[in-house]
Amino acid sequence: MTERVLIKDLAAREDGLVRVSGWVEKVRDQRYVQFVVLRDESGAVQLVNGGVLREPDPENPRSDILVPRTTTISELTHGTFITVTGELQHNERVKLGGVEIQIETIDVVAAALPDNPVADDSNIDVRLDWRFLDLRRPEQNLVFRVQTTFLHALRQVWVDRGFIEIQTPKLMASASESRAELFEVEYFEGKAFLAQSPQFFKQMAQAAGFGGIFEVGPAFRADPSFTSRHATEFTSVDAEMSWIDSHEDVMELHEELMVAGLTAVKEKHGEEIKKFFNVELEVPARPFPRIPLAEAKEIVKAEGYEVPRADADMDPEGERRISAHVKKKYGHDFVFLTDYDASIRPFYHMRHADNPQLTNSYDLIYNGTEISTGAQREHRIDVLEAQAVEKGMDPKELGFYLDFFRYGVPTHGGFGMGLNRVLMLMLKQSSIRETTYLFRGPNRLLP
Ligand code: AMO
Repeated sequence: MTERVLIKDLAAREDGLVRVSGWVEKVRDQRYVQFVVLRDESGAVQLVNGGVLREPDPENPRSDILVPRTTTISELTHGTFITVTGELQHNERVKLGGVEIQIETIDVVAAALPDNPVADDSNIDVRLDWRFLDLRRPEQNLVFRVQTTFLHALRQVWVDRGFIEIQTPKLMASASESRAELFEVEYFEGKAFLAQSPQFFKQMAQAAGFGGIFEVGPAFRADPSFTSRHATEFTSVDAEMSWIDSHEDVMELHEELMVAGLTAVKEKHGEEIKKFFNVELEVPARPFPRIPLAEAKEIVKAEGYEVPRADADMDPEGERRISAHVKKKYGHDFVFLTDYDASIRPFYHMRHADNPQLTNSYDLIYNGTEISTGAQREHRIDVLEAQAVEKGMDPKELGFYLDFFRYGVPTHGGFGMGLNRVLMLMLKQSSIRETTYLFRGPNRLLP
């Protein structure tokens, strides 16, 4: 049997017999000719039945008639999966890729029910209910091809730098970020918590002498909000590295990763991104602008917006405004906000040597929204312990973590980055629901 050809490879082939498989997207049933638009994971092609004369058969002088219509084609429902063999023909007049296939055989592999539950204009909840059908749309497929390319490029940077990939446990005995937003699960006779971040275990790798490490894995937050940027489970891209002088070293790694990721995505998918999302992808210049948080608040205030609480983090409107300011002033889509107040940072962030009010930390903002938090970590056990107590953490519960710092640990730092947010902001999507394979929120556990 002829080998299956991916639709994207048809144009480069010579005319002749081919076999393709895919979903029926459209059927146009005319009097003398039938058309099917067939889509596979790589593209779409037009199939044709009829409209051509057969080679006259000397045995049967009446055989040079039009190819007959078939009811098989008339009855093909949208979404039915078929395998087709036929003659590939290049034809400049065919808008869809300049080729078409004259059908010889059709094999219906799996028929689709005629009532398609999701349409192009269905709302996001209907689309998420039927996510497997929604994901068949080429722009949705593109999101995950972009994600693959992006992560591949990041991994390349880490591997080139000698970083080790780790997988940390998602079942934990304690909170990893804060007591708020913590999922508790039954665990035999006791209870466990779902990891909010690989934070403690990526730091453990520094005490273990791994040097640089990275992880791409799930993180869980019992966050009841219904915003466009929060999920109860998301993919966290984490890195941690030893022997740093300050969070500046972490920011440099972070920049290198973003530039590598965006360069690869632009090269491979730039045209499709333009076509499907009308986004001209920009590879950022290095260094990214850096603005201390307090100064950023002054800037947005001077431009007419006051962040509600003086001692708080930027709120979403503040993030949008500082991003707009940076875009206007420096033409940059990214900005590092640095030097966060210790009161709004976790206990493990190192504080400034000359001002314990401020931390060696940053948030990375991309196109108006936070995508990442990073910091130099406190590695001196006495200081770390004191900061934990100050933040109301229970040093006994944290005992296993504090032990990492009792047997010699290098200076270190790292960051955590929400992958779904990065994709949302890169492709200018309205919500992380669009850029998460299966979104999880307060009222969504299915499918
Ligand atoms: P933080 O809590 O800021 O830092 O999280 C890091 C990044 O993870 C993403 N993120 C989320 N994405 C979707 N839904 C959520 N509910 C959600 N919560 C967070 C964001 C955010 O910037 N341990 C530190 C990181 C570190 O210092 O290494 C941490 O978890 O993009």
